[in-house]
Amino acid sequence: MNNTPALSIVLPCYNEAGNIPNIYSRFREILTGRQDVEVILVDNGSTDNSADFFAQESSRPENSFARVVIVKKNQGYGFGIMSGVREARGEIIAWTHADLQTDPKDVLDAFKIYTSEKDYQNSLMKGRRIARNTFDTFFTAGMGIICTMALGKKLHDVNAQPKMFHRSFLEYMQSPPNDFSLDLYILYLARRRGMPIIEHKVNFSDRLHGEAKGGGSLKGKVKLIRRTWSYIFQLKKEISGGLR
Ligand SMILES: Nc1nc2c(ncn2[C@@H]2O[C@H](COP(=O)(O)OP(=O)(O)O)[C@@H](O)[C@H]2O)c(=O)[nH]1
Ligand SMILES: [Mg+2]
Repeated sequence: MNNTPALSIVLPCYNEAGNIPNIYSRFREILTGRQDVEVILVDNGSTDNSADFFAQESSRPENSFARVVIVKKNQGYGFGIMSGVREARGEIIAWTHADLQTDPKDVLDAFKIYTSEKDYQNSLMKGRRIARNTFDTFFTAGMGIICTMALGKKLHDVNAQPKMFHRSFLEYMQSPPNDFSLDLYILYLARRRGMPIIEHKVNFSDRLHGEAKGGGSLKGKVKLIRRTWSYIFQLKKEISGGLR
């Protein structure tokens, strides 16, 4: 791709070897005939055999829509995403998860809706997971209420994918967290700036390969609550210290 792409999609991949062939094939399918999208796959310090899969897939000419950014040592989800974002050339930047629980097609659908908004440059787009089981729906609603009450800004389904914004938003992202709090951070920043947050409904299926390390398991949920809680306090401290 020689021209500036309209959209860059970043996928942080941490020990997702089993999903890598599916990531390429799904994107190949949905990007056929499109030249305006680049995909940036971040090998986020994986310790499984991801590197072999990336080498094999990226050598195929039909996979030229994607580039691989290598993070040698894992420093967290947010660090991985931002390593990919720094390499992105698109006018619009998006990220979504590598486990394909959210279909990459949803990123393209969200892009269409986002760019048809009148003032999309000053808006942020996010997924909103629908048709989930009662427990997960309840958990997500609870997390949304905690974040909203603690930060004083309306926040819901914080960890839904994809996330999408105009590259001018990067200027405001002065202190992105290295961990899973990155999603909360950008939503909070958008709210603080009074930017509209547009939601796109997405299905959320089970992982086909690999294990959930985020909020997908019960242990992960407990960790997510603790991490979010401590990050909220960190954010509050930064705000009183003059976060833009
Ligand atoms: N745990 C973890 N996940 C990461 C990291 N970097 C990227 N990821 C990706 O983050 C996504 C979400 O993780 P996952 O375990 O599926 O979370 P869950 O679906 O919320 O349980 C996956 O696509 C991971 O590959 C990292 O440093 N740690
Ligand atoms: Mg997942």
